Amino acid sequence: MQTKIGKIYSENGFFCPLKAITEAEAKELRKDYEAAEEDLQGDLERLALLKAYPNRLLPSFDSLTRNKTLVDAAKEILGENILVWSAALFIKEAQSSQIVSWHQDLTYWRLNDIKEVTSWFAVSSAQKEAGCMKFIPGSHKNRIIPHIDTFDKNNMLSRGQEISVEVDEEQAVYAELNAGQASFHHGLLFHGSGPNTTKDRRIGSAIRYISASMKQETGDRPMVTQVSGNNDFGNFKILPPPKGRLLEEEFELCRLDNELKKKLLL
Ligand SMILES: O=C(O)CCC(=O)C(=O)O
Repeated sequence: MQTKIGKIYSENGFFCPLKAITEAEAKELRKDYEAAEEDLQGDLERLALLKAYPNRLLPSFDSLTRNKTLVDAAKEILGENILVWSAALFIKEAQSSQIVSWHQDLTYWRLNDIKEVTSWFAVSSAQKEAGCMKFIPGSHKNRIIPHIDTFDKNNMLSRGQEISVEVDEEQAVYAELNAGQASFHHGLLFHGSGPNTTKDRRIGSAIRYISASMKQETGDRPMVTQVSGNNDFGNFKILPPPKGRLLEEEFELCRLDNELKKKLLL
Protein backbone atom coordinates (compact mmCIF):
# COMPACT_ATOMS: atom_id res chain seq x y z
CA MET A 1 0.00 0.00 0.00
CA GLN A 2 1.29 3.45 -0.85
CA THR A 3 1.74 5.74 2.15
CA LYS A 4 0.81 9.43 2.33
CA ILE A 5 4.44 10.48 1.82
CA GLY A 6 4.88 7.98 -1.04
CA LYS A 7 1.71 9.14 -2.80
CA ILE A 8 2.42 12.89 -2.58
CA TYR A 9 6.07 12.31 -3.52
CA SER A 10 5.28 10.22 -6.58
CA GLU A 11 2.72 12.79 -7.80
CA ASN A 12 4.65 15.99 -7.08
CA GLY A 13 8.28 14.89 -6.87
CA PHE A 14 8.63 16.40 -3.40
CA PHE A 15 7.22 16.24 0.08
CA CYS A 16 7.37 18.90 2.87
CA PRO A 17 7.51 19.82 5.64
CA LEU A 18 8.49 16.91 7.84
CA LYS A 19 9.57 17.67 11.42
CA ALA A 20 12.70 15.67 12.28
CA ILE A 21 13.82 17.34 15.52
CA THR A 22 12.65 20.25 17.71
CA GLU A 23 13.73 23.84 17.08
CA ALA A 24 15.75 23.69 20.33
CA GLU A 25 17.61 20.60 19.05
CA ALA A 26 18.22 22.30 15.70
CA LYS A 27 19.69 25.25 17.63
CA GLU A 28 22.14 22.87 19.33
CA LEU A 29 23.13 21.42 15.95
CA ARG A 30 23.73 24.93 14.61
CA LYS A 31 25.79 25.79 17.70
CA ASP A 32 27.95 22.71 17.14
CA TYR A 33 28.53 23.63 13.48
CA GLU A 34 29.27 27.29 14.24
CA ALA A 35 31.66 26.31 17.05
CA ALA A 36 33.50 24.14 14.51
CA GLU A 37 33.66 27.12 12.14
CA GLU A 38 35.24 29.12 14.98
CA ASP A 39 37.72 26.33 15.72
CA LEU A 40 38.81 26.30 12.07
CA GLN A 41 38.82 30.08 11.60
CA GLY A 42 41.23 31.13 8.84
CA ASP A 43 41.80 27.55 7.64
CA LEU A 44 39.97 27.82 4.34
CA GLU A 45 40.76 24.29 3.19
CA ARG A 46 39.37 22.63 6.33
CA LEU A 47 36.38 25.02 6.42
CA ALA A 48 35.48 23.99 2.87
CA LEU A 49 35.73 20.30 3.86
CA LEU A 50 33.54 20.97 6.90
CA LYS A 51 30.84 22.43 4.64
CA ALA A 52 31.08 19.52 2.21
CA TYR A 53 31.32 16.73 4.84
CA PRO A 54 29.62 17.89 8.10
CA ASN A 55 28.50 14.28 8.73
CA ARG A 56 32.12 12.98 8.76
CA LEU A 57 33.58 15.82 10.77
CA LEU A 58 30.82 16.33 13.35
CA PRO A 59 29.15 13.31 15.02
CA SER A 60 26.03 15.49 15.54
CA PHE A 61 25.53 15.67 11.76
CA ASP A 62 26.18 11.94 11.32
CA SER A 63 23.38 11.40 13.87
CA LEU A 64 21.15 13.77 11.92
CA THR A 65 21.52 11.64 8.77
CA ARG A 66 20.39 8.64 10.90
CA ASN A 67 17.35 10.47 12.34
CA LYS A 68 14.50 7.94 12.40
CA THR A 69 11.88 10.28 10.92
CA LEU A 70 14.15 11.19 7.99
CA VAL A 71 15.31 7.61 7.37
CA ASP A 72 11.76 6.21 7.61
CA ALA A 73 10.61 8.74 5.00
CA ALA A 74 13.58 7.88 2.75
CA LYS A 75 12.73 4.17 3.14
CA GLU A 76 9.21 4.80 1.85
CA ILE A 77 10.78 6.19 -1.31
CA LEU A 78 13.89 4.01 -1.74
CA GLY A 79 13.23 0.78 0.14
CA GLU A 80 15.25 -0.82 2.93
CA ASN A 81 18.96 -0.47 1.99
CA ILE A 82 19.95 3.17 2.20
CA LEU A 83 23.30 4.97 2.01
CA VAL A 84 24.18 8.61 2.61
CA TRP A 85 26.12 9.80 -0.43
CA SER A 86 26.55 13.39 0.85
CA ALA A 87 25.14 15.74 3.48
CA ALA A 88 26.80 18.97 2.31
CA LEU A 89 25.74 22.29 3.76
CA PHE A 90 24.20 25.04 1.64
CA ILE A 91 24.73 28.28 3.54
CA LYS A 92 23.41 31.65 2.41
CA GLU A 93 24.83 34.40 4.57
CA ALA A 94 22.50 37.12 5.90
CA GLN A 95 21.42 39.59 3.20
CA SER A 96 23.23 37.73 0.48
CA SER A 97 22.36 37.76 -3.21
CA GLN A 98 23.39 34.13 -3.64
CA ILE A 99 20.86 31.98 -5.45
CA VAL A 100 20.61 28.46 -6.84
CA SER A 101 19.42 28.35 -10.46
CA TRP A 102 16.77 25.91 -11.68
CA HIS A 103 18.36 22.50 -12.09
CA GLN A 104 17.90 18.73 -11.75
CA ASP A 105 20.34 17.13 -9.30
CA LEU A 106 20.94 13.86 -11.12
CA THR A 107 22.42 15.71 -14.10
CA TYR A 108 25.82 15.88 -12.40
CA TRP A 109 26.60 12.93 -10.23
CA ARG A 110 27.21 10.03 -12.67
CA LEU A 111 24.98 7.66 -10.74
CA ASN A 112 23.61 4.80 -12.81
CA ASP A 113 19.97 5.12 -11.73
CA ILE A 114 17.47 7.53 -10.16
CA LYS A 115 17.10 5.78 -6.79
CA GLU A 116 18.07 8.91 -4.89
CA VAL A 117 16.19 11.41 -2.75
CA THR A 118 17.45 14.59 -1.10
CA SER A 119 16.25 15.43 2.35
CA TRP A 120 17.00 19.16 2.68
CA PHE A 121 17.16 19.70 6.41
CA ALA A 122 16.75 23.22 7.84
CA VAL A 123 19.45 23.83 10.45
CA SER A 124 18.14 27.42 10.66
CA SER A 125 14.74 28.72 9.61
CA ALA A 126 14.32 28.73 5.81
CA GLN A 127 11.36 30.90 4.82
CA LYS A 128 10.77 32.52 1.42
CA GLU A 129 12.66 35.72 2.40
CA ALA A 130 15.64 33.61 3.47
CA GLY A 131 15.81 31.93 0.05
CA CYS A 132 14.16 28.60 0.83
CA MET A 133 14.01 25.95 -1.87
CA LYS A 134 11.39 26.22 -4.62
CA PHE A 135 10.05 23.31 -6.61
CA ILE A 136 8.05 22.81 -9.83
CA PRO A 137 5.45 20.14 -8.98
CA GLY A 138 5.44 17.15 -11.31
CA SER A 139 8.64 18.18 -13.13
CA HIS A 140 10.39 14.99 -11.90
CA LYS A 141 8.44 13.15 -14.59
CA ASN A 142 10.84 14.64 -17.17
CA ARG A 143 14.05 12.87 -18.11
CA ILE A 144 17.34 14.71 -17.63
CA ILE A 145 17.22 17.92 -19.65
CA PRO A 146 20.47 19.54 -20.89
CA HIS A 147 21.94 22.16 -18.55
CA ILE A 148 24.13 25.12 -19.44
CA ASP A 149 27.00 26.60 -17.40
CA THR A 150 26.25 30.27 -16.62
CA PHE A 151 29.30 30.85 -14.34
CA ASP A 152 27.13 33.46 -12.58
CA LYS A 153 29.08 34.55 -9.48
CA ASN A 154 25.86 34.75 -7.45
CA ASN A 155 25.05 31.14 -8.19
CA MET A 156 25.95 28.64 -5.45
CA LEU A 157 26.30 25.76 -7.93
CA SER A 158 29.93 25.23 -8.90
CA ARG A 159 29.56 26.35 -12.53
CA GLY A 160 26.20 28.10 -12.23
CA GLN A 161 24.53 25.18 -13.99
CA GLU A 162 21.03 25.96 -15.18
CA ILE A 163 18.38 23.91 -16.93
CA SER A 164 18.10 24.90 -20.58
CA VAL A 165 14.30 25.23 -20.73
CA GLU A 166 12.12 28.16 -19.64
CA VAL A 167 10.76 27.49 -16.14
CA ASP A 168 7.42 29.14 -15.25
CA GLU A 169 8.10 30.82 -11.88
CA GLU A 170 4.32 31.12 -11.38
CA GLN A 171 4.17 27.37 -10.87
CA ALA A 172 6.85 27.33 -8.17
CA VAL A 173 5.98 26.00 -4.72
CA TYR A 174 8.13 27.45 -1.92
CA ALA A 175 9.31 24.82 0.58
CA GLU A 176 9.27 27.00 3.70
CA LEU A 177 10.79 25.19 6.67
CA ASN A 178 11.24 25.95 10.35
CA ALA A 179 14.53 24.92 11.91
CA GLY A 180 14.32 21.17 12.57
CA GLN A 181 12.06 20.45 9.58
CA ALA A 182 13.03 18.90 6.23
CA SER A 183 11.77 18.64 2.68
CA PHE A 184 12.32 15.67 0.36
CA HIS A 185 12.88 16.10 -3.37
CA HIS A 186 13.40 13.79 -6.33
CA GLY A 187 16.69 13.92 -8.24
CA LEU A 188 14.91 14.85 -11.46
CA LEU A 189 12.72 17.60 -9.95
CA PHE A 190 13.26 21.15 -11.27
CA HIS A 191 14.30 23.14 -8.21
CA GLY A 192 16.26 26.20 -7.16
CA SER A 193 16.25 28.96 -4.54
CA GLY A 194 16.31 32.77 -4.30
CA PRO A 195 18.43 35.27 -2.32
CA ASN A 196 18.48 35.58 1.47
CA THR A 197 17.10 39.03 2.34
CA THR A 198 16.93 38.35 6.09
CA LYS A 199 19.37 39.32 8.85
CA ASP A 200 20.22 35.69 9.68
CA ARG A 201 22.17 33.01 7.85
CA ARG A 202 20.17 30.31 6.09
CA ILE A 203 21.81 26.96 6.79
CA GLY A 204 20.63 23.69 5.26
CA SER A 205 22.09 20.21 5.03
CA ALA A 206 21.24 18.48 1.74
CA ILE A 207 21.24 14.82 2.76
CA ARG A 208 21.50 12.70 -0.40
CA TYR A 209 20.00 9.31 0.41
CA ILE A 210 20.61 6.66 -2.25
CA SER A 211 19.62 3.03 -2.62
CA ALA A 212 22.63 0.80 -1.84
CA SER A 213 22.03 -0.89 -5.21
CA MET A 214 23.14 2.27 -7.06
CA LYS A 215 26.67 2.63 -8.44
CA GLN A 216 28.86 5.25 -10.04
CA GLU A 217 28.95 4.92 -13.83
CA THR A 218 32.72 5.30 -13.65
CA GLY A 219 33.21 2.33 -11.30
CA ASP A 220 34.60 4.65 -8.58
CA ARG A 221 33.65 3.93 -4.97
CA PRO A 222 33.04 7.16 -3.02
CA MET A 223 32.76 6.94 0.77
CA VAL A 224 29.26 6.64 2.23
CA THR A 225 27.54 5.60 5.44
CA GLN A 226 24.73 3.05 5.68
CA VAL A 227 21.69 4.29 7.59
CA SER A 228 19.22 1.50 6.85
CA GLY A 229 19.45 -2.19 5.93
CA ASN A 230 22.66 -4.21 5.87
CA ASN A 231 22.94 -5.23 2.25
CA ASP A 232 26.31 -4.03 0.94
CA PHE A 233 26.30 -4.31 -2.86
CA GLY A 234 30.00 -3.41 -2.84
CA ASN A 235 29.56 -0.33 -5.03
CA PHE A 236 30.62 2.23 -2.41
CA LYS A 237 33.08 2.37 0.45
CA ILE A 238 30.83 2.06 3.52
CA LEU A 239 32.38 3.72 6.58
CA PRO A 240 31.36 3.48 10.23
CA PRO A 241 30.21 6.69 11.96
CA PRO A 242 33.02 9.19 12.73
CA LYS A 243 34.86 8.46 15.99
CA GLY A 244 35.03 12.08 17.06
CA ARG A 245 34.80 15.76 16.22
CA LEU A 246 37.10 17.40 13.64
CA LEU A 247 39.50 14.45 13.66
CA GLU A 248 42.52 14.72 11.38
CA GLU A 249 42.04 11.15 10.13
CA GLU A 250 38.51 12.13 9.03
CA PHE A 251 39.80 15.27 7.26
CA GLU A 252 42.17 12.99 5.37
CA LEU A 253 39.29 10.71 4.27
CA CYS A 254 37.31 13.79 3.21
CA ARG A 255 40.26 15.09 1.16
CA LEU A 256 40.53 11.80 -0.73
CA ASP A 257 36.78 11.62 -1.32
CA ASN A 258 36.70 15.27 -2.42
CA GLU A 259 39.29 14.57 -5.11
CA LEU A 260 37.21 11.61 -6.29
CA LYS A 261 33.96 13.63 -6.34
CA LYS A 262 35.64 16.47 -8.28
CA LYS A 263 36.59 13.93 -10.91
CA LEU A 264 33.08 12.44 -10.90
CA LEU A 265 31.06 15.62 -11.18
CA LEU A 266 29.93 16.35 -14.71
O1 LIG B 1 20.14 25.08 -0.67
C1 LIG B 1 19.70 25.47 -1.73
O2 LIG B 1 19.21 26.59 -1.86
C2 LIG B 1 19.71 24.57 -2.93
C3 LIG B 1 20.06 23.16 -2.61
C4 LIG B 1 19.84 22.23 -3.77
O3 LIG B 1 19.77 22.59 -4.90
C5 LIG B 1 19.74 20.80 -3.46
O4 LIG B 1 19.78 20.42 -2.29
O5 LIG B 1 19.63 19.99 -4.40
